[in-house]
Amino acid sequence: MQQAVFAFRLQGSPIRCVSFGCGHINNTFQVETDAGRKYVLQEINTHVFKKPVELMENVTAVTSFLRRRITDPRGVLHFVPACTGKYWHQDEEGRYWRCYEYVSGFCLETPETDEDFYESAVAFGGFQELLRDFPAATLHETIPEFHNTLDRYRLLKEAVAADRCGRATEVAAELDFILHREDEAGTLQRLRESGELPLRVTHNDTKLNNVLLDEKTRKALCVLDLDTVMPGLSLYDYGDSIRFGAATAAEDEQELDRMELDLHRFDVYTQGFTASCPSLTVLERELLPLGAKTMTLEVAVRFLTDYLEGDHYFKTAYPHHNLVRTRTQLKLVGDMEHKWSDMQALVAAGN
Ligand code: GN1
Ligand code: MG
Repeated sequence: MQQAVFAFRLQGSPIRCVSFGCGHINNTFQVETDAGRKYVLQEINTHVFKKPVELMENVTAVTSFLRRRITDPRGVLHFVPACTGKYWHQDEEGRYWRCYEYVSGFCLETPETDEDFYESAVAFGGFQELLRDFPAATLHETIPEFHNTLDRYRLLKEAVAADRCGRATEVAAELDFILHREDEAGTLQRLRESGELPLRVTHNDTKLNNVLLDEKTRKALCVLDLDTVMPGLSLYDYGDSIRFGAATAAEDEQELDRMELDLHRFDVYTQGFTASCPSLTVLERELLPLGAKTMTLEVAVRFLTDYLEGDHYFKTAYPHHNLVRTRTQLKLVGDMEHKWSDMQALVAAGN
């Protein structure tokens, strides 16, 4: 990491470098220089992102597009070139690094107020709206089939069949719950393939903690974590935000009784997202509840697959972490089913 810091064109010399953030994928550090400048240095996880150079091409294309449309310089990430002039650096061990200017602000794991959550909806809805005219075909698919829920099911079934860690019998109940819902879980993918849902440029990882908020005003400043920006469905972005931010507990809460859908927060986010993304079609609006449910189920499928394969993908803090995450997400899916008619009524009221 020390060597990587020196590979970028920073203002001043680095004097401090500390671990930073809480993403599940990349390793992140904050760097301070003797010129009083702060930067974020990240090691790109190449197990997850197999083509880091293409990934950086996406990220720099999207940020320069946004920079032409956003006036506040804090509204979009500024990547710092390496001494080679490229926006990435490969170290002697073959690891890939990138660096961007640190923007002061804060990220939340749970919304503290309705306004915080509304702000994140405006940030993600607006992000999608701003990228409406971005030439989607020029983007690389940084993770192929990322939100293809049916393909996620296929990978889960493969993991069950291989059962590399001998964990499949332990998760029979979770598997049963998931497989029971396979047909419905494939709806968005089928509507994407048939063209009934429009393909857009989407963020694809819209957890609340991927929005930077201003310390004083608590307004959304900027959308972070652009590694998965790719062509996708608006419902992925909407749905993943509901899954994470309209839940009454953390994504890995161990006490399942604490995990529910907060209908009021669901309503708050829906209002912010639809207001800031007016180009949503009638069908997209109608399917918002299904977007929330599908994304919750899909991430449960992914956590469970990783658990069965031996926890190689998501960072874990303890041995059963991915199983806990799976159960918590499935509890949320079940609660959405209980509240289904309320979710639909709230969405219809706003349309
Ligand atoms: C990962 O990197 P992070 O923590 O923002 C994952 C998302 C999952 C999320 C679950 C590239 O996001 O897809 O929804 O964990 N990102 C990738 O917390 O797989
Ligand atoms: Mg993140």
